[in-house]
Amino acid sequence: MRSDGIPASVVRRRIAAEMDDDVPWNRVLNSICTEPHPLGVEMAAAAAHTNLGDVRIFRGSKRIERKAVQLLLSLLGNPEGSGNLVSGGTEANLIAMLVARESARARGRLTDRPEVVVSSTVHFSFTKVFGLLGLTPVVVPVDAALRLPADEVARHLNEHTIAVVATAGSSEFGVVDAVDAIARAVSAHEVHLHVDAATGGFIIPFARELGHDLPQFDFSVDGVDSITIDPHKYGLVSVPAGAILFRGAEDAGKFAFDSFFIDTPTHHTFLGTRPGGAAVATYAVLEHLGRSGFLSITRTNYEVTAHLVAGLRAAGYTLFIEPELNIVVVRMPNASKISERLESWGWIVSTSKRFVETLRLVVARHVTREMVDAFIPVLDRARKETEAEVAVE
Ligand code: 0PR
Repeated sequence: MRSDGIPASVVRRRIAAEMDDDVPWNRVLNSICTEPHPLGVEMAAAAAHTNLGDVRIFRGSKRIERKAVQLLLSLLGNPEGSGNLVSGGTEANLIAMLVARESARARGRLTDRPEVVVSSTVHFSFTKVFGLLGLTPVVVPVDAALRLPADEVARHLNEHTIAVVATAGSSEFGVVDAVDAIARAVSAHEVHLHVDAATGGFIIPFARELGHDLPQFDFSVDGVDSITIDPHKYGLVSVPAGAILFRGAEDAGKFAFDSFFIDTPTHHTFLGTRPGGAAVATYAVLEHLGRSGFLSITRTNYEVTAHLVAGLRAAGYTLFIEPELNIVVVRMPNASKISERLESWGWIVSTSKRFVETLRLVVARHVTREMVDAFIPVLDRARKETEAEVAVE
């Protein structure tokens, strides 16, 4: 740190100069997070001084958090449930697994080697969580439709199993697991069923209402115990805004730590000091847009996805799978090299090599038809130049 400070105008200029180098949204095709809604940004800034780790001071902000959680519980069909806003999908999944472990302990079923059944495409945040909590993943390969097969889940349940994780919108392929079939497979066992809807939670309810054929994934499915849903992804809220929701009114309380010396009530999230800005932004955006706002945004989002798919097909590309959500996965030899070339030209895409080489394009809320029309010729050029380069090598 300098001995003397520097003027605010200089600091602003320096920061602006660095941030100018961040890729503009109209060149971003790999990110599930998006340009946040301006009302959320405004409210997050207004609450930048708040800390939900101390609810004696920020009691009004805390009430807003409860309201935001209530809106999310209602969206997912369980107004009687419980939950908390957290920093994102990773923390939500961590808390879900902690609660699953505590539930197993309370039932006298926690063994010395607790296991969690997951699909081979489960989000990598679970790898972090399992490492931290000492849980053993039991990885079930996805079926031909890239879903976690319910019959295989049933085969892998045993006395060590404390939880099963289904995914409602895999971030890699945008596939929604058959949550009801998985719930039926798990129902005879005292096992926690968690649904990771970090990516799909703000798409599927509206897409279903618009007539898209997607499985039900929320608390309306009997046996779903908890759900991760992230306002900072398709919910249009600024980072960091995640949520962990539970079926039971008492469940969120199973992860509880006393913050005794500051005389604040028990903490139910992993973070202690945590941003009230995220909570007020979530509340503001959900209230402001309402169901009709999200329906209209989702309709546009699917139209843009269809436009991208049509454009890619017209240019001769083949999809790896038919998109269920707003993630388009294209078969693409030399995908990594093409992605690098695109990045050098300012376009950010991602790739997957799990099954075959593919380019993964995320139609987040900021992606427009104009952006798609600008992208496809650039992709073509990147592919042709890469093919020519590979042929010479
Ligand atoms: N579960 C699912 C299904 C997810 O898609 C993600 C993140 C998580 C959990 C973890 O959530 P947090 O990252 O909020 O802790 N999915 C995105 C992904 O892996 C994260 C992301 C977002 C990556 C924006 C890049 C980016 O630019 O694709």
